[in-house]
Amino acid sequence: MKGQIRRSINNFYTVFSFEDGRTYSCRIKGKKLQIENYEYNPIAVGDEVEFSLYSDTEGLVTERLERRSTFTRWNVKLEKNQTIAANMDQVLIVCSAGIPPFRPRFLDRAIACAKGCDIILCMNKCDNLLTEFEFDRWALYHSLGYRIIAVSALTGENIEDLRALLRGKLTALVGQSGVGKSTLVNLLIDPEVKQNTGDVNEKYSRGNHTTNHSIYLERDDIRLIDTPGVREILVPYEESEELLSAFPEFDAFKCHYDGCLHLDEPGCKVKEALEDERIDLDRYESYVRMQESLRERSPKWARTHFRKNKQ
Ligand SMILES: Nc1nc2c(ncn2[C@@H]2O[C@H](COP(=O)(O)OP(=O)(O)OP(=O)(O)O)[C@@H](O)[C@H]2O)c(=O)[nH]1
Ligand SMILES: [Mg+2]
Ligand SMILES: [Zn+2]
Repeated sequence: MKGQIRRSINNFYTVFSFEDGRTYSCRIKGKKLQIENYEYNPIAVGDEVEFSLYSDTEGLVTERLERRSTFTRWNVKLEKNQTIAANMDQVLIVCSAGIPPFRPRFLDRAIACAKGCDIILCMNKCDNLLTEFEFDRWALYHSLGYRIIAVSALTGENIEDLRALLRGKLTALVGQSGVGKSTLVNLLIDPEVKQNTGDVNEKYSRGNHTTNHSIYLERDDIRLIDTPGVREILVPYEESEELLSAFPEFDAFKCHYDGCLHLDEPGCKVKEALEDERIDLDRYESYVRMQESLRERSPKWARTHFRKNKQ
């Protein structure tokens, strides 16, 4: 049967069957779903899979179907790419005014972690006044062509506008722990079983990882994937060129070399544009840091990858 992963906890998956509309509890069938060496998890919420039943309620996932989109980060501890959600039409990257503090570079990296889907940047907790710093960066994202929205899950401000952006689409909510993803999910779709929401740790001004696994929830024509917040987000291991898609402001410049990465190449027009501030310096530095982090990736991974290519 064909179905979609609706929830994953440890190695148990809730699979919705496209064929009979029921959900089944599944595990992965051993060898057959062997994954690429550098992937941490073979299937994520949103993945479409082939599965077979061995009882009325239980089955085995035998194959992952091709993904249309992914949100993937680099898991430092495991030194592997970890896909957090798949096959969504868009990601809602949530950040917050107030606590936890707004971190634009976190947002830049989150943008780079999304592949094959639209991106919406959402500033929650707008019942707190935006600082000038938050406001300016927000204006910058807007000028770069990103879709942005500022809401408050607490007061309901702009929630109807947000709803309008979500209708008819599958949207994954991602972002730092404590920014209010689950609060938004509860408000937007009023699920029968409310997602837990948690306080922000006062000492560290950050969330406490209230949501511990991804889950798919829907009501009417709004379909969401709530994901666990992370303290840190790092771009997945991939080709350095792929990072360029997260920096549309570089596109306008024709550098001397085709495929210029705008790092140390001679005749780089992007670097020239930095000098007279046609490109925002902090965004550029954010880009350089991401490129460096790709370069510094563990040799352990490189070894595994090398073996894989040789086979
Ligand atoms: N002031 C204010 N607080 C909010 C708003 N939305 C959520 N919060 C609070 O922020 C805290 C964290 O909310 P959660 O929804 O648990 O955050 P989360 O992003 O799901 O966190 P993780 O599950 O850890 O990733 C809770 O105490 C919420 O009540 C808002 O719009 N304004
Ligand atoms: Mg949550
Ligand atoms: Zn260049």
